[in-house]
Parts: sequence; structure tokens; C-alpha cells
Amino acid sequence: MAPNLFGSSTSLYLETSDQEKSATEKASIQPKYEWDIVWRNVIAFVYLHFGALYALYLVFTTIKLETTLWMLFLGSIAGFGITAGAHRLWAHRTYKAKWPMRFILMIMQTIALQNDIYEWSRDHRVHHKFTDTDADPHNANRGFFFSHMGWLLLRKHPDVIKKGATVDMTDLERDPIVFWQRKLYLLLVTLFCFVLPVWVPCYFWNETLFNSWNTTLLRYAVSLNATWLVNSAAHIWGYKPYDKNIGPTENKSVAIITLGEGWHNYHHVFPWDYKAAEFGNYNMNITTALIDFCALLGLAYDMKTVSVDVIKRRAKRTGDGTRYSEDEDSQS
Ligand code: ST9
Ligand code: ZN
Ligand code: ZN
Repeated sequence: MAPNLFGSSTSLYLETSDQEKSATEKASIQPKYEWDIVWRNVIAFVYLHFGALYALYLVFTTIKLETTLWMLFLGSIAGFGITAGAHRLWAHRTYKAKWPMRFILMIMQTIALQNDIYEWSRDHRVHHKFTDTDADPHNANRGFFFSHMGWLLLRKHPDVIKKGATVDMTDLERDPIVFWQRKLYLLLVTLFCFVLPVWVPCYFWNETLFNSWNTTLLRYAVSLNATWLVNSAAHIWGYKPYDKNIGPTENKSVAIITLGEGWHNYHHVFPWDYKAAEFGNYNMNITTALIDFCALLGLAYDMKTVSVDVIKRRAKRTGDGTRYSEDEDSQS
């Protein structure tokens, strides 16, 4: 039997419904999930990760300091393109942004190469609507590896496409910046994720093409794995103060790594909050600081939040008791 990389356990992979078993009483066990492996993606991700590991070695040997700093700068702005842009602005509409901010966020999101804004947001809305079911593109019940990167190596489960069609995307269809990014995505990604990032170090501080290319692989691999941790680690490990009946968790390490996106139990309960967390403490939620700063400049506005009262009531009703427990309330 093939190793179960895409299921949480052998039993899940082999799971058949009781009805099927008793009806046929056959010894043969049907796999629950069919793997239609996309080899192009497997090869690309294997190359990416080996290249990134080699680049890590180069960072400590021949890569120039300026190139490493350039990689960190690009990684951060790509990260904000995902957090403040694709996630909090476009997928959830937690705030509004004037067109210059939307344009800059679109370029930043393009540097991240995580699919165009429309596709990213569609998968993410479907993830929120059908969390941890077969219709969730990165269903965490299929195990860490599947929800982390395995889902990008297989054709989607038919439920994702069938039930995904029920998610309203008309707001993004009306946004010309989203529309044009989708139309020109291949060109934009080639330019902003690869050509410019590799060219700048070679031109401005005489970095070698080889080193510059490998640094780009490292930046991309790190930012992908950081993002994927929200779908994997923050659906497995951590407290559930707001709803103990769902998979997503509060995960501080993931929050720090992902610029503030690890407060995932809160985020799944209150997805419209622009902070994507109960608290706006900037040190563990730097994306909130960025949106607040843009609001000061008049670029971001209409930020949505949730009142403490609503949060408390929900936490008491469905939380795991790690915040706003009945005891805590009776003491106060
Ligand atoms: C990547 C995305 O890595 C990561 C997203 C992570 C999200 C995390 C969220 C957490 C919060 C934010 C945290 C940020 C932290 C940042 C920190 C940074 C420091 N609904 O997809 P196709 C239909 S991408 C409705 O081809 P296949 C639709 O009609 C990495 N319908 O399915 C579609 O056609 P069209 C780079 C849907 O053939 C058609 O089906 N990119 C939905 O099964 C076909 O869709 C890659 O590696 C839906 N949800 O292929 C590429 N989905 O689009 C990966 C589909 O024309 N992608 N339909 O409308 C692929 O190669 C393929 O999509 C596939 C599936 C092989 C995975
Ligand atoms: Zn979300
Ligand atoms: Zn989630």
C-alpha cells in the first residue's frame, strides 16, 4: 500500500462507510480519497525545497549581506500582500481600501505567488464555509501534510468544486484590480516574483545570478511554508477559547511567523474582524499595525471589529474555558 501522506491516519485513508461494509460484506476496502497526483506540482515543490535548502547554505557562505536583506524585505512585503491584501481585504472584506492601496497590495500579493487574488480568495472563502470537510480545499482532517502542502499536489476533491460554486464571488468580479491581475497573472508573477527580485541584486551590488536565483527560491519556500502553517499547525495545536467545537486554534508561534494570522480560533468565529484576532497587540499582529497605519494615511477605512461583550458571550457559550470562563466571571 502507498504511504499515507495525504491522510491523517491509515484508518482514515481506508475508511469506508458502515453502510457499504455491511451491505456488501466484502473484504475489499475502498479508499475514501482518490489521489489524482499532479506531477508538475510535485516536481516543482521538490525542486523548490531542495533549492531553498541549498540557498540556506549559501546564505552563510557566498551570498552577499545585501542580497539576504533584499530577500527579507521582499519576503515581508509579499507576506503583507497575503495577510493585509488577499486575506483581510479581499477574502474577508474586513476593511475597505482606496485604489492606490489596493494596487500596491495587489503587486505585493503577486510577489508571494500564491495564486491570483480571485483564486486565493475563492479557496479561502470555501475553506471558511466548509471548514475541515471534504469541501474544504485543505481539509485538516486529512492530516498535517495534506493541509500544509499536500492539497496543492492533488486534483481537488469534487466537493470543493461542487460546494465551492455556492460561494459568492461577485464583489471580486467587480474589482478591476483583481480582474486585471487575474488576466495578466502569468506575466505579473514572472516579473514581480522572479525577474525583478533576481535582477536587482545582480545589477545593484554585483551578486551572481546563481546566488540571486537561489535566494529567490529560499524566500519563496519560507513564505509558502509560513502561510501553510495557518492551514496545518493552526488547525491542530493550540487553545480554542472562542469555540471548542471547531478545528482552528489559537497558535502564538504561527501568529509570530505569519505577521499575525495565527489567532485562528478567533478568526474562524469572527472572520469579519480586521485584526483577525481579539487583541490588536502589534508585536504579535504586525498586519494590524500596517492596516492601522494605512488608516492614518487615509488609505484604509471602515475597519470592522467585534465588541468585547459579543466576544465574551460567545467564549462563555462555546469556548474551552481558557478565556472568559464562568469562574473568571464570578470572581470579577
Ligand atoms: C498557495 C496558496 O500556496 C496558499 C493559500 C493558503 C491560505 C492560508 C490562509 C490563512 C490565512 C492567511 C495567512 C497568511 C500568512 C502569510 C505569512 C507570510 C510570511 N470554489 O484549482 P483547479 C473550480 S498557492 C469554486 O485548477 P484542480 C473552478 O471552476 C502556491 N470552484 O482544480 C476552477 O476553474 P477556474 C502556488 C472551484 O484541477 C476549476 O474548478 N500555486 C474552486 O483540481 C479548476 O480549479 C500552486 O502551487 C473553489 N474553491 O487542480 C498552484 N476550486 O479557476 C496550485 C476550483 O478557471 N494549484 N474550482 O474558475 C494547482 O496546481 C491546482 O489548483 C491543483 C488543483 C492541482 C491544486
Ligand atoms: Zn480567513
Ligand atoms: Zn482555517
